[in-house]
Amino acid sequence: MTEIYLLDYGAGNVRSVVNAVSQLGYTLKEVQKPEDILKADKILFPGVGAFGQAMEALERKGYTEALKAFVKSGKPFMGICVGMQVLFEGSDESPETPGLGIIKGRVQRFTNTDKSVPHMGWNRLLIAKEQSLIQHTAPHPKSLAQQQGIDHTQVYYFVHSYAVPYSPAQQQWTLTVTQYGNEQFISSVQLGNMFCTQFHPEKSGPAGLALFRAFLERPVTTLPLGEHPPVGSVVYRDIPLSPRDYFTTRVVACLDVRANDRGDLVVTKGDQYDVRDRETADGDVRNLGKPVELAERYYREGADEITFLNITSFRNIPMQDLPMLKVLQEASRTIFVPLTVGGGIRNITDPDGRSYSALEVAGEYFRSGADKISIGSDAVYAAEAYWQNQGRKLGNTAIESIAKAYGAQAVVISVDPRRVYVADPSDTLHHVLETKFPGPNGERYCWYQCTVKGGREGRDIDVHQLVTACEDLGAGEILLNCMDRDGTNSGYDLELIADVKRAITIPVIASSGAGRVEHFSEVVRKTGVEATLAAGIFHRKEVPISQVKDHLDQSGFPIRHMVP
Ligand code: 1PR
Repeated sequence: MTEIYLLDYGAGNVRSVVNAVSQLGYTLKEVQKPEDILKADKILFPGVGAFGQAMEALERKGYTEALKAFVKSGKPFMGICVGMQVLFEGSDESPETPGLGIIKGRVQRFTNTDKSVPHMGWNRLLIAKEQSLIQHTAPHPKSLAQQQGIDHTQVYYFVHSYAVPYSPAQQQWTLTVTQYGNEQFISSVQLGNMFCTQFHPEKSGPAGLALFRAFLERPVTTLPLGEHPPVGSVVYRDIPLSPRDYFTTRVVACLDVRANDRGDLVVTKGDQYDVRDRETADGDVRNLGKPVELAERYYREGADEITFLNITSFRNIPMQDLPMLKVLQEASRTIFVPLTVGGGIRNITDPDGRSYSALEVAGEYFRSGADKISIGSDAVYAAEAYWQNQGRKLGNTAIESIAKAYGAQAVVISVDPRRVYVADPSDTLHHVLETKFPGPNGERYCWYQCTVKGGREGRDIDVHQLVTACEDLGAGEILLNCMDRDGTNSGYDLELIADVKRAITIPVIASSGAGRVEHFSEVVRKTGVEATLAAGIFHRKEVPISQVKDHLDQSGFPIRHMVP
């Protein structure tokens, strides 16, 4: 019986990896002590979080030497993300901490002058090495990449700010290269039985599951790393920098979740945040389906990401009863694209007086299967405190603590702004835009006021202040709603979105107002957002996700096609 071990140092969501493997009919044992590493037949190492924390955790648990020995022994090893980065000599993310040093080279930060950082989304793999023809014995041998389950016509999910730049010095190790903006980096390494990916197969849908299948089904053989392939057995390809990358526009399905008056947890949808059905006598919360069922449907239909928002999170619920924990646990069993959860990510106190920090609440969600958490109200309070502190970091906000522990890419800020018209920019101290859509009294200017508690309370802070503060505090992405457009089907608020996009360099998800496929291409073309989100049109089956993607494709924007 092959013993396949999972190496987890407790830094984030490894549940998806475990779920992916169990969907394929395999079980993983967990490494508990260094000896487990040495006796394993295969090791799966899904690194999460920051480079330094990963290395420190390996050191603390006494795993470093055993891990090096295992990889060098040439038994099947699969590392993911930071699980690949630690094989290199070091990382600019944690300059003081050396890596395992098995592969020469250093992990470096992407530049954000031509693109958003983190690199968050789906991208292609360009094959950098092949078996040479002289080594082929079978009539149709699989390429090296195919042996690992890679399909170069597919795209895979990446989420990282640091990567190893591709250079011929690492040619021997580099299986695939990926281009993001004008940078090329190593997206997978392979030598003998060692195979690691910078992307996340467990979040790459059916295409990603194929990589696990290849790893799990591989016979247990040893191919020590020192024994290089014979000269001429491998050919290396030149990968010229292309004028454009194949980074796709993400299409995100959003599920607003709450209990209806009977206490059932339902997916609901508001009109400008009002989720009660005014046309029925009881005026109950609109019920558009069950959270996990609907999310599964969107996964099958090709959603690149799924976001769950607990929209009544301001109520006091005991930590262990948080309704979204169970939703995440179930959804992550069958859905293999990134899952975000929002609503109630803040310090909470249980009715019995026990307190949990926002970091602990987030940790509970990550362990339940979330890849990212989204912070709404608490981000507004943090930004207010940041500006009161003269635009300096505070060190104690939820954004900072969660980004430090789980990485910036795990922290999304959900913004709920509404338009406030002014006749003249001097009427307010806030960041003002000139608008093409004048206000009720002909006002030609407006600013966007941030709200908390699901739009119930307006605050004296504008969106510009909010997003710049949150970016500095360490957030990795902005989910930009708009209360005026929510549920209207009238298209995204392009003025708001373009203004936010110009202000920051982290990715932006455009949200609120999508009604037709043209709205999606319009917002990408006119604002350059990395992702588009919709809720109502998907829930009501007015526009299928596949139609949105076909339209984006025809409009010249790369998208992820579903594996047939
Ligand atoms: O403040 O950190 O507890 O988070 C609460 C979260 O719940 C926030 O992300 C907030 O946006 C969300 N929320 C609270 N109340 C509502 C509501 O609708 N009454 N939903 C709400 C926000 C907006 C989007 C929606 C898009 C697209 N819903 O999530 O999905 O507008 O809709 P459309 O395509 O149908 O136009 P915290």
